Amino acid sequence: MKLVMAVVQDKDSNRLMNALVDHNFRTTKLATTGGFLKAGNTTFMIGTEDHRVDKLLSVIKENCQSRDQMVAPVSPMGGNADSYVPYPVEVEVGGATIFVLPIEQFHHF
Ligand code: 2BA
Ligand code: 2BA
Repeated sequence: MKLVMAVVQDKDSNRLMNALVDHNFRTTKLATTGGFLKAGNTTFMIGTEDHRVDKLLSVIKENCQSRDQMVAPVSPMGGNADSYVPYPVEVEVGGATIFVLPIEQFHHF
């Protein structure tokens, strides 16, 4: 069994959630925050059998798209001057960042 953790954009989360349920994947959705943009994103925790991981990856890929996003300059006032970006920059936020972890034990009481 594997635990798949997928960080996706909030805009894709409903669509992905519906697709996961349609394909019979059990999932838990967490509201998370990206360290770089300091904006909300969504992390899905999906425990599944090893032989279904490839299918799961394709479902995620089909339902999540990458988008360009502008990072506005943020005043360092009262914040950390080390992270100050003086001009807007564009970053490409990926469709999904995915980690596949082995599960040592699975319990369901
Ligand atoms: P939910 O996904 O909202 O599921 C609530 C309950 O609905 C489940 O209880 C189960 O009894 C039923 N259920 C869910 N998916 C089903 C399906 N495809 N067919 C028939 N019945 C289904 P639990 O199994 O005790 O799960 C409670 C919560 O634990 C789940 O909430 C989910 O958030 C999490 N969870 C369970 N299995 C998971 C897994 N393999 N990976 C990630 N999260 C899991
Ligand atoms: P954020 O950390 O808010 O990052 C959003 C996007 O900003 C990233 O998209 C990337 O294009 C850019 N970015 C992030 N760190 C950067 C840096 N140090 N320099 C330049 N550009 C940078 P993605 O790579 O697609 O990541 C989307 C989200 O996935 C991230 O949001 C973070 O929440 C998560 N993530 C990505 N890689 C991760 C990792 N290795 N571990 C944990 N979470 C990760």
